[in-house]
Amino acid sequence: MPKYFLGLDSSTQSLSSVLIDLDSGKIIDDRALNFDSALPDYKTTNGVNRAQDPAVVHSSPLMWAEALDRLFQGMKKDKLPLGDILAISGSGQQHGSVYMNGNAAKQFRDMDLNGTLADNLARVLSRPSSPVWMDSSTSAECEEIRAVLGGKDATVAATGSDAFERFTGPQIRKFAKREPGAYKQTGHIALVSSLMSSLVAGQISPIDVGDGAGMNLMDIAGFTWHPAALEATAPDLRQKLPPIAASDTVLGVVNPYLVLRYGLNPACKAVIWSGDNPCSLIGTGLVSPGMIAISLGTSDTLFGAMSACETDPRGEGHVFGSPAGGYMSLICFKNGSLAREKVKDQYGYDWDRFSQALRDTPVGNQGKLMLPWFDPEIVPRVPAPGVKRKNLDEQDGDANCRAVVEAQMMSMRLHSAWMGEKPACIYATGGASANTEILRIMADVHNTPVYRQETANGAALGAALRAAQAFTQTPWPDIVGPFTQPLPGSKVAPDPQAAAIYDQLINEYAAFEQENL
Ligand code: XUL
Repeated sequence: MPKYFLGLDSSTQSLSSVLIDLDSGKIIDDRALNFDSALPDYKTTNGVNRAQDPAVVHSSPLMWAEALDRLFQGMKKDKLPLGDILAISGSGQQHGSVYMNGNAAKQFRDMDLNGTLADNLARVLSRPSSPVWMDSSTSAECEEIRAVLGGKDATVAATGSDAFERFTGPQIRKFAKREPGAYKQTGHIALVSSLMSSLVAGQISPIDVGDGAGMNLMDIAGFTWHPAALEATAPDLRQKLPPIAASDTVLGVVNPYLVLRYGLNPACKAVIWSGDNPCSLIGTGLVSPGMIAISLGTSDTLFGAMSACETDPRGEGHVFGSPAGGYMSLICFKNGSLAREKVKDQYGYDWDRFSQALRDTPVGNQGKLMLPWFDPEIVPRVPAPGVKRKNLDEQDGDANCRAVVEAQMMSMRLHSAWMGEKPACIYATGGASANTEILRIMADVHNTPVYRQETANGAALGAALRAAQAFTQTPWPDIVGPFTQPLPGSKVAPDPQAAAIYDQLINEYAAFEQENL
């Protein structure tokens, strides 16, 4: 009997899936349905609909439901062994919210088998569209919630994050304020993850501790709804939210709808979904405290597993529940590849020439520093763009290349210190992780070995691994090990002399940053 597990990822731009075979440690199918091209009726651009106000960004929950039917149709057509799947779980873009009336529970349980998933969902929506994580229209609501909770520090301590525009609580508050009638009609509020989880399970799904932490509504220490945060957000909110549950909760067997239409095994288990960042943590193999990953993309993201519930006193980073137990951090630096590319282009370099500059310049750059705020920065909070240089001549292309990368790595070390874990190793992912010179600076600044990892669809893989773990109850390292090995020969070890130089320089960098905040 094969051990197949399916992971789905309802992300901003697509619904994708990864089917794994636990025995062979291999991915046997990997596919995606792009919303813009596969479901043009929803008129999305990159998966979202923008209002006239650029801060308002929504998507249709019906599109997500329809995508689920379409993805399963494709898998059935391609004759994947859907009847052999033992359990399914999923990952959802974080923070987005879906509003349904009081009939939702019944509708999920007794689906009209003649209609589609979208038809069934359409009957219970109390708000036609869902604000997603790109929506930044709730600054006033953030301020209001923060004030009631006793300020930024109290909000961070209570919920794991300061109030952020994209977080679900502020979004719910805005809806309750602007459309009180429709809010009153709302009997059930879901996250993207819990909506999809409900469709797969054929029942209202709880919200897991990973995604629940992205709402400014969950008590981060106790993994329960936070009464004061609910109170600060909107009236009668507790009654509209499902319970919170552990990330390895088996909800039951899958929706009979999926059995009938696509030939899933009636005994196939539905495992609760989680957020995409908690799922990526698992899909990258970060199941033990002290393991961190740095994803070098348009923005750079640092995330890692933590044993204790540490929160960021500056309120810039986030803490979520980790699906592997304990906690995870998520810190997003806006000026990632964006900044590296700006520097490269300013001197007319290509990437080879950029790497050459990193090789030709000394560790520590002789104290030449840059604050690479080409765009407004998230961590640390810098509202207006403005690149700053110290001892650094703007004409010196090579020194500027080193300065931008050293700045990024020192900033990551400084602004992740609150996690309280000295990383045992760092997994580097994302486009720029192919650049060994950048990884060398990463290893030296953090004084930690760096390994490169290729994670094409880390969130969906993480969801499949979560399904496998919940089903088999196998220890986490054994589940993730075969699927998340770093690329052979990719280890970059820190050089002790270089690490000592950065231990000094980081103080100067911190002071320079402080002067400019
Ligand atoms: C995390 C965040 C994004 C979304 C995108 O806080 O907003 O990473 O989860 O998928």
